[in-house]
Amino acid sequence: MPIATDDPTPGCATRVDARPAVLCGLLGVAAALAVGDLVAGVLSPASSPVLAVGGQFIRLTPEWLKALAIATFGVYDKLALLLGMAVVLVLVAAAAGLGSRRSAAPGALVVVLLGLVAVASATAAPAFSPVDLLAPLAALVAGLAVWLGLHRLAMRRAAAAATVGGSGASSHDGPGRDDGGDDAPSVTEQPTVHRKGPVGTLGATRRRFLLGVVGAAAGAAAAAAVGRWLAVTGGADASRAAVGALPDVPGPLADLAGADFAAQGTPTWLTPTNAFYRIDTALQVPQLTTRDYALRIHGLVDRQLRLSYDDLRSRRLVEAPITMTCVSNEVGGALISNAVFLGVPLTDLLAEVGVRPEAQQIASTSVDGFTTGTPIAAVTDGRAAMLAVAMNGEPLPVEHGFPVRMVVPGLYGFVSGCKWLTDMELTTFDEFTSYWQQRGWAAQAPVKTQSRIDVPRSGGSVLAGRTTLAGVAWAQHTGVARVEVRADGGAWQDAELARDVSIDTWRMWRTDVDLSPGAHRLQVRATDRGGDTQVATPSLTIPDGATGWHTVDVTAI
Ligand SMILES: Nc1nc2c(c(=O)[nH]1)N[C@H]1C(S)=C(S)[C@@H](COP(=O)(O)O)O[C@H]1N2
Ligand SMILES: [Mo]
Repeated sequence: MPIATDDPTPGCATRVDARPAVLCGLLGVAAALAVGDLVAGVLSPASSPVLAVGGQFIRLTPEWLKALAIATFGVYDKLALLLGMAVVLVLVAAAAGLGSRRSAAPGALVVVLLGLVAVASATAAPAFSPVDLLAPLAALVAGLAVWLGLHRLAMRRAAAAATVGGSGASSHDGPGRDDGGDDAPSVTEQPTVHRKGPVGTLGATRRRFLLGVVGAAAGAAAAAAVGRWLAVTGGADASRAAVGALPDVPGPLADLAGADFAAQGTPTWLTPTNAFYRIDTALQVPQLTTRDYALRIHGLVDRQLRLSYDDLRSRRLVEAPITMTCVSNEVGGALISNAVFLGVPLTDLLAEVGVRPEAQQIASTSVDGFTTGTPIAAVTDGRAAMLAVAMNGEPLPVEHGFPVRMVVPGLYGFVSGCKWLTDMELTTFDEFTSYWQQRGWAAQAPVKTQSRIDVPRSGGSVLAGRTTLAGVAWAQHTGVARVEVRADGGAWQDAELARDVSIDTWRMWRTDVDLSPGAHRLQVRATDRGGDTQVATPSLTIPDGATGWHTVDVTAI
């Protein structure tokens, strides 16, 4: 039997070609992920290996990387993470295949290690329950089975090819040689067609390998599709659609005329729900139904309370416009939106359970394990803190926390806006450290007074002469008293403010400035009703929100 010149090991001549080896690796990993998704889809969507590992990655991400990801990808940070994981997995799978051309062992080890990473990630998830182990374990077993099965077929094919190797059907890689798409007829057309036996065997082993590849690919695709479908039809959309008419509560919003300068380029005063910014750690939106929903309020209280969705809905509901802001919003950033929320006043519920005097904060937990810590003092000073069930006249969108979330005007979302809220524990600051606090962010985080220039855009050009500046300012729960702009470090000039609808919302402004031809630097600053002007010194978003004046460079032509 001819031994390949680049293969000095007699007796180990069987070597899977590079392409089938890579295919085995890719399909082994694909089958693992698909079966993991399928089992997760049936049992517990969050236990999908990809989501579990991605979730663990997010939890372990250092602050600088998280900031970089948000700065680079914005609200597409999760998509970027999933794409990054896909690239890494493809590379690992291909390398596992290439490293296993003589023996299935290295690839098997890689599959087992990946499986163990998924098991460990699932275990580390904050909302872990033992059933969450089944998806990664099923993935491990399926991945291993497909890998070993395909690798065996590939070895047989390689062995058969080696047998007819002298006839030109060698198993070596080389330019122009097609390892993947070949089939029996092309082999029989070769000059060595008289060597029926081995060539026939080669054809059969190739067919079997091909069948295995197609079968594994089809099976993985089907399992993945069913798993995805199960995960996204977890019932939340249907449950949301089934929420009946929302009560018509008297609100302050009969007339919003004059509340914005949208015609001049500011956002509309109310943010359309589909444009409302979204920030959370959930790689896959948690699927809760109103039927399964339960909220526990406990801890430092006189009476524990367990509420169903209907229990909540049957309580007194209030409506309030609230501008929500993310602490990760850079000066001039877009992580701020305004909506009308409908919900149960938090103070009603706190009165119902009877808060003990030693309680300092509300530890809220989402169904996915995410937590916030909300200072009690901030929610009992009369502001419209609530457990919201609706936003802009519709049940909360699933990605904004359906069926119930907390909203507190004047506090950044990470200390107040717990979505998919299922547990509230009255506790002390010492006893409880929230998700982001564990990662270096503050325990107390009132929204800082800020302002933003929306028109003109930085880097843009404007016509020289009189030009319009417009934007928004916010000082939640204090109210914006004044907005000033200046050009090129000159004198501050007052901007015109839009109608004041509520101190808990942002306020639009506009003004005209005279700009001579050339480069100009425009700045804005807001002053709240307490007389405090927003801090000039730039600071990072961590630990409790960015400061500094939004500055926009434009060219007047
Ligand atoms: N369950 C859950 N709730 C969460 C978060 C999260 O990651 N998970 N992020 C918080 C943060 S940081 C912000 S700014 C707000 C954003 O709410 P939105 O996505 O509805 O705009 O949700 C808060 N509530
Ligand atoms: Mo946030």
